[in-house]
Amino acid sequence: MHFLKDRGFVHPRSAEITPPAVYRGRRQLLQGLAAGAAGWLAAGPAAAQALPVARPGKLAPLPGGRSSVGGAYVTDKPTSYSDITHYNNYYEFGTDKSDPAQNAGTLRTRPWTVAVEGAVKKPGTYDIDALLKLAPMEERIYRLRCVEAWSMVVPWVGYSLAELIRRVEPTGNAKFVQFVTLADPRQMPGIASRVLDWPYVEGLRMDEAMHPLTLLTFGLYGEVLPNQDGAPVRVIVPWKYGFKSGKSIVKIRFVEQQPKTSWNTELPDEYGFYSNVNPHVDHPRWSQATERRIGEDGLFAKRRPTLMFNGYEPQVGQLYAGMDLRKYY
Ligand SMILES: Nc1nc2c(c(=O)[nH]1)N[C@H]1C(S)=C(S)[C@@H](COP(=O)(O)O)O[C@H]1N2
Ligand SMILES: [Mo]
Repeated sequence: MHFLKDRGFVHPRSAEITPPAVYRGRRQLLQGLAAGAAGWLAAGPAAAQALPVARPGKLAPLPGGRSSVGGAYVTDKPTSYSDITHYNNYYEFGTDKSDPAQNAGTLRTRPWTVAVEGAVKKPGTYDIDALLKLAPMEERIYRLRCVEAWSMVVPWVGYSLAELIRRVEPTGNAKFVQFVTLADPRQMPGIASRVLDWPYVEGLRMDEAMHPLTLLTFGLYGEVLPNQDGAPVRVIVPWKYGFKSGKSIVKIRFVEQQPKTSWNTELPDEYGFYSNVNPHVDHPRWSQATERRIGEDGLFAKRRPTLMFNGYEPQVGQLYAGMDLRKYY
């Protein structure tokens, strides 16, 4: 792959890896998006780049305009589609990394609704197809860093969760957001195993949920999410460990108290509520200083140093100013 140097960032040159017709279509879409981009999503230099990834052609297309949010900061080569879809954590379908790809075919993603409830002026139930149209889709290339000390680079497709949150008008009592995911034993063989207290739940503080980097995610590699990656909708919080990014969400609750989250409930000494990627705070059983990039498993592959907030410190560091990140891990 060839690279193009631009203002200190290195962007893959998309025209060389995307078929010209797809490339032209995306440019048009992108120009439309750039014209309509508002506020913090205003098009910057990165938005002028076309998309770097080609569709694998396996699932329904879900193109997204290249975003200036987040995408500009990750210059690593995206992990292969095959690795992203065959090395998964989705315990509802089994605990081995290869289980979700093998077992998630039984997940039915239509009909699907997402209930929004709690401290909001406009609660309601969104059909997934309405949710898909709520805001323009963007492609965001984010690192996903698991607490198990491996990472991937994924071209996600979605829009900022803030787009949905603003529409439901949270009240002053909304201090946290809880994400509740599907737990259906008929579709999910792992539910019977009781490794976790189902349903899998996660949560964010309101300002974390509103941060433009927090992505309501519907696709990857320009197509809808494969079941094993959390179809039909999940959250991606790129500066936190992967487990904060709940898959196959059915309910979003706005609450006043810090909500229950699955891993914190299961192993409170090992997993805190915040779970920010932090190379200086080791997991009780292993170091978090470095990580293994999936797909770079050769004999001479080097581990990579883990970056504070997974590399998003300039964007999110302010959210935690004055907090003791050893206490709030
Ligand atoms: N519902 C649900 N969401 C989940 C998980 C899970 O087991 N169930 N695992 C989490 C963990 S630990 C990680 S690292 C990421 C993995 O996402 P990926 O398989 O798409 O890479 O999903 C997170 N979301
Ligand atoms: Mo994880």
